[in-house]
Amino acid sequence: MHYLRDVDPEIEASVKNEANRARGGLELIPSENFTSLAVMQVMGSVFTNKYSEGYPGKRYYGGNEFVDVAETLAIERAKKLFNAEHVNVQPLSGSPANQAVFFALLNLGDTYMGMDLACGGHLTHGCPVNFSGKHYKCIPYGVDKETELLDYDAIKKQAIKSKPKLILSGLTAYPRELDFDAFQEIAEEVGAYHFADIAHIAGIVAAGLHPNPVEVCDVVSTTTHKTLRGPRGAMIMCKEEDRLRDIHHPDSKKNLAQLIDSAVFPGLQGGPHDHVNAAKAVAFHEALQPEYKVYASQILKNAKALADELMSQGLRLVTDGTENHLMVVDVWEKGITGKDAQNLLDEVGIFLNKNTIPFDERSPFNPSGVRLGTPALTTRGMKESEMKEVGSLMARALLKKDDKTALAKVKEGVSELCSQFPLYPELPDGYFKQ
Ligand code: DSN
Repeated sequence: MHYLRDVDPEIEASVKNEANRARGGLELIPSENFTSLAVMQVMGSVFTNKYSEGYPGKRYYGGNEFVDVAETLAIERAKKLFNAEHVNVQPLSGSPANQAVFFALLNLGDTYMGMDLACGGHLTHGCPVNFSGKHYKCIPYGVDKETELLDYDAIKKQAIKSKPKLILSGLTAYPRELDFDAFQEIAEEVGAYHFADIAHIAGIVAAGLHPNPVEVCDVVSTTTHKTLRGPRGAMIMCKEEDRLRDIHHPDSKKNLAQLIDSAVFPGLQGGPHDHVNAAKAVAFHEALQPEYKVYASQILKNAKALADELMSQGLRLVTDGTENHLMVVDVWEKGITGKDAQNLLDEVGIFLNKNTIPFDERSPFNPSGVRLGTPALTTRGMKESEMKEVGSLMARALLKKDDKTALAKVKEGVSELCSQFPLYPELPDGYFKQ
């Protein structure tokens, strides 16, 4: 069965090269992971051919009886995983999911609060170049300059002053647990919706290893492909009822779940990606198994071990450590820019991304830090002792960046470690080689 090779050898070669790149390096980008082959199989299935605008049981096209089965399973499994009242699995990815929440709850120009990008927020949390910063008025909150931690008293004072209609809690580069109860208390005090974006931490939330905002907040969005280890996509979870309808939507006949569903379709999206939604169902099934909890717990143990090793090698970590799956290293403190660090580490097979640090004086294109995390390497089976090795290899590369012999040795060490933990060992060698 060489369908791709026969039709398009150039693309086949690029797939093999990518598989080989991923197998041969240490993937530390904290938003990346390796799905199961079952998840990938469904993504390449006949579901990719179908149109099914609408929701299970209420579609605009015929022939959706099997799509309905898959989407309903995804919804029911997500509800169980997160103890959610209502779930919409159709958002195509994290950014469209967040756009749908804004579209459902806010009017253009409304004021809301989200975490500053440099302090660990996301583009869609109010960045001026994004729809969330251009079409709505974001009053960003940051972290304390000294501790680099969120200061909930300061956020509360800011909320009382700016009277936001929505408060967004969530992170892409904040290495600490979020206190969703504190955010909710503030939101309730100022009559704002509380919207949590758990794209990064969904897997550890699902495993019960991080407080679950779904039980607390009005709305929660998440991607499905990060710690959750599913296909590339997203979903929105929310309460059925709109607790602020009298204040913010007095003329609406819709409850919160209906506001969210109609914002996703027909508000913003057309046909859902049924092949991806079916793959989400598979990933949620996997995440409901006891082994997944072991995996999520190992992500956290690995992150702590890696952070400890990096600090013991003399590198400064933002907030001096981590409580979740990620960490941010201040490489500029050692005189290396984030971009140079990313490029240098790429060369030796250590993959991570440049990132701003709180109060960064450098530009986001070449910031002071790098961000890394452990979900992908944990999927490969690595544990604390390997994390110590990874931390030591990374620190050696950074601290001996001008020593070609040392860098060659690091590269050898990376290859050696990777060969002990082959990615997708079930796949034949031909999948990786031209
Ligand atoms: N690109 C994702 C991340 O790396 O955190 C967020 O969208």
